[in-house]
Amino acid sequence: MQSLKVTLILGLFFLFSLVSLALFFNLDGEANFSSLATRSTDATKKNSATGSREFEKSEVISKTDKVENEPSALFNDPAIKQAWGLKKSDAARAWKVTKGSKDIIVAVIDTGIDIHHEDLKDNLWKNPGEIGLDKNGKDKSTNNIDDDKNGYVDDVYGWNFVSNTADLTDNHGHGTHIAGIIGAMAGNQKGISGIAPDVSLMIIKYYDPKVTSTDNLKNTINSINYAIKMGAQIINYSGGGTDYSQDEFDAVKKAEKNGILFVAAAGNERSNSDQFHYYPADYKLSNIISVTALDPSKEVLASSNFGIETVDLAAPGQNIISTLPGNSYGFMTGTSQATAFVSGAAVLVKANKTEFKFDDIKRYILSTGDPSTTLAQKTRTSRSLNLFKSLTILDQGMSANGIVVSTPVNEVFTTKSDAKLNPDSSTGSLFGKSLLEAVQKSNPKPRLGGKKDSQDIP
Ligand SMILES: [Ca+2]
Ligand SMILES: [Ca+2]
Ligand SMILES: [Ca+2]
Repeated sequence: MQSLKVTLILGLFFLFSLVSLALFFNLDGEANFSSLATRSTDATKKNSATGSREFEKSEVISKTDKVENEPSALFNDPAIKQAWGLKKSDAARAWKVTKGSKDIIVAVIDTGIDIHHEDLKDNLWKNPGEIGLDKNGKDKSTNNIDDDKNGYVDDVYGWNFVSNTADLTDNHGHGTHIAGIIGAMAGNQKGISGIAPDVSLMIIKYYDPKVTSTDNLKNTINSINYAIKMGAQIINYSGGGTDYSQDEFDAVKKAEKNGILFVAAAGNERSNSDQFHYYPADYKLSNIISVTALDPSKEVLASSNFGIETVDLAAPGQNIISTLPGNSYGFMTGTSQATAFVSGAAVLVKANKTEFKFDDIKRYILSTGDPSTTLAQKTRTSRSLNLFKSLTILDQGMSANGIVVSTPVNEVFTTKSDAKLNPDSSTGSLFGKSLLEAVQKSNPKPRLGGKKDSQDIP
């Protein structure tokens, strides 16, 4: 009886131990496995950040890995360290893939440029028909003859549609600033580096704060047509207005037909562009990328327009350092600056995949951005620009013949819904307003070549 009791107790104890042991191994083993899996995934991500789409993870990486991610480690340009936007958009790693190409022409339709700027002069496009010597041995660039018969006399670097001359003097600073963000020269121990330090910048002036009696909308349309005529592949347009213009729409559509990507500022009206349209950013055309601006914490600026149907992407736009007239540098804020980031990105993508058409470039830039829940309320893609991913994810998804073989980034967005275009309200747009608002008001104050800009709008 006693031995039966002992056997029973021992048996129960044995059974209990077995169950406990089994439970222990099972649960603990499972827990260990999952935590290991998590760690190895993290480790993999840290070692090869290429495939990671976890934006928070890549943020951490960019703060810890100086060699890989510090833009100033790659180039000796002293002010790069102040260019937070380059760091946040992963420029340093992108530059290891490509720095752009002089074969790619970006038309910067803006307030002109300082053509002599130390950090820009070698990256300016030159009209091949207006350089060299004419049959009389005179310099075509200054012979007062329209040598290439394009309708513009001595248009070497572009054209000024305000004064209808070849004089591109930037009386504001905005155009020089935008040009620098896209394509300032890198590695010259001066200033900054553009997103695409190898590029050709075609300069077209549509706005001048000193000239009030000019039609900025008409100048814009003429500028777009010039960019098309002279072979730009990308147009950067950082202006805009709230009035629809059929002529402007037609010009951007013509650019679309010619395979030109049109990168446009979402505007600084503090408004929802889905309700209050802003043009040309909101035209329903496949070649337009509409860009809004981010602060360093990757939040959309309060001043920036937004819209889950009309605004495509967000990019750095607050306190952006870039070139200003007179070999100077300074900070500006606005969707204009963010737009320039995306134009620079387009150059890099195009340089990396020369066979790409504008729609390929657009698709890759939009789909490879860093996702964010806050951007879901503000943009169509819920994403912010990531230069590196737009180049590397692209590589991974391509077969040898250039066909997209995987579809991680295709068709993830709905098309812009029927934007309430109003062709009847095509009165003169307030072009230039947003551009002036784009000037940073508070610290750090931009230096506009020593000039006080009385037209700043709060
Ligand atoms: Ca000419
Ligand atoms: Ca000439
Ligand atoms: Ca430089």
